[in-house]
Amino acid sequence: MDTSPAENNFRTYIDEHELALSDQIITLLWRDHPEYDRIFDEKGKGKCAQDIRYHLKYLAAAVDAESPALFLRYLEWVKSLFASLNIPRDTFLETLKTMKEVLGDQSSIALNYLDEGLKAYPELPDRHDSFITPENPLSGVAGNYIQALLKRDREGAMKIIMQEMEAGRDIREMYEYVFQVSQREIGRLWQTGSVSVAQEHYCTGATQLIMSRLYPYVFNHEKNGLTFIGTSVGDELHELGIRMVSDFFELDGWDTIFLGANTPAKDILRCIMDEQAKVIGISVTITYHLHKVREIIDSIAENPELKGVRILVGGYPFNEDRELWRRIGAHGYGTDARDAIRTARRLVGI
Ligand code: B12
Repeated sequence: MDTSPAENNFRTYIDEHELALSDQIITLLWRDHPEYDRIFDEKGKGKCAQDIRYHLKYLAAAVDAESPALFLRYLEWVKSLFASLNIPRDTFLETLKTMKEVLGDQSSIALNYLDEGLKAYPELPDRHDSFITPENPLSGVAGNYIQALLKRDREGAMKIIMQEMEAGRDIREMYEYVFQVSQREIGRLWQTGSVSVAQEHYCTGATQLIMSRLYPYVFNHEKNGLTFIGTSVGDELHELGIRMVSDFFELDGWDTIFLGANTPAKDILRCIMDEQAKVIGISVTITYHLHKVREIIDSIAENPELKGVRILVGGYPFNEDRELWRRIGAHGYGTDARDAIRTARRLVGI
């Protein structure tokens, strides 16, 4: 991304001052709204300060990525989350206005994004439909699978999947129409306050376990002689998406090296060199980790030994802003695992 030094400094400025800024915003909010003392106790006030630090990080990341869309999608996400927590809507709008006041002339672009956000906010949806849609060819299986997991019946969930596999179901369909959809649905249910963090962790752990049991269906394909490395960036804990992408590559005949979550940039580079990888797939879910994707891309571009490596990116923010992959300097992007294979094949000319 070709960010101007001033806007680049804005992200660094937020990183360095987020605590002081959130304190200042809280002080002004409580000065102008003494009634907040009746709405929030001390713990609630602390949570407000923490939320403000998230708002600042997402704003800085959107500015850094030159993407007003990313900030709007974040506001939409906050709107539905706060609605489910019964946090009065006006407090968030007041917070955004106070952020503007405190940020002053640090970044004119950030102020524009806040203005756009304030304008768009009333019309942003605060409810999202289920991810299990009637068009999903395995909607029944996905529904039963989620029900089993939410009842903490991992064995039952496993049986549902094994029955499908034994009946000859393509493993890719299982990934796309059952695992991916159910993970996203669990996320939606968490966001709307219908399931707890513990339930989400249980479902994710169970799905990872069940995916491992399906590995005999993944690792028995003819090889094409090419190597793919799949990784999430440093600090990123979401790894199921890139694991799915890596498995699709394996199924397509590639040798795959799945590095998982939270991989330091220097180790990713070392691995590309050691393994002579043709394509590296970098995944990011949390928008304020995007600059780490750019750091890896820049380090690859600066290294003459890695000239022929093709860089593929994907994950939540790339699906929210479909042109972002170009600005970040990647060679390609995939909306999902199936699309990742299509793009990679095109990039290496097979
Ligand atoms: C499981 C989960 C977690 C787990 C992750 C565990 C793990 N081992 O992966 C844990 C508990 C760690 C977690 C933590 C957090 N999470 Co979380 N999480 C989820 C959840 C429920 C499912 C993720 C998942 O497995 N998706 C299924 C996969 C298959 O889909 P996918 O990731 O999109 O991947 C596909 C495509 O995007 C694409 N793709 C992905 N990567 C790549 C890479 C390449 C190269 C290509 C080509 C394509 C590609 O292909 C994939 C396969 O088709 C999502 C809900 C959701 N909508 O996804 C929330 C979600 C992503 N999490 C969210 C949040 C907020 C968080 C936390 C900040 C919460 C907190 N306050 O602590 C932390 C952040 C932690 C961190 N530092 O990373 C929000 C993000 C919202 C936002 N606006 O940014 C979501 C959307 C939940 C929600 N509905 O609110 N989370």
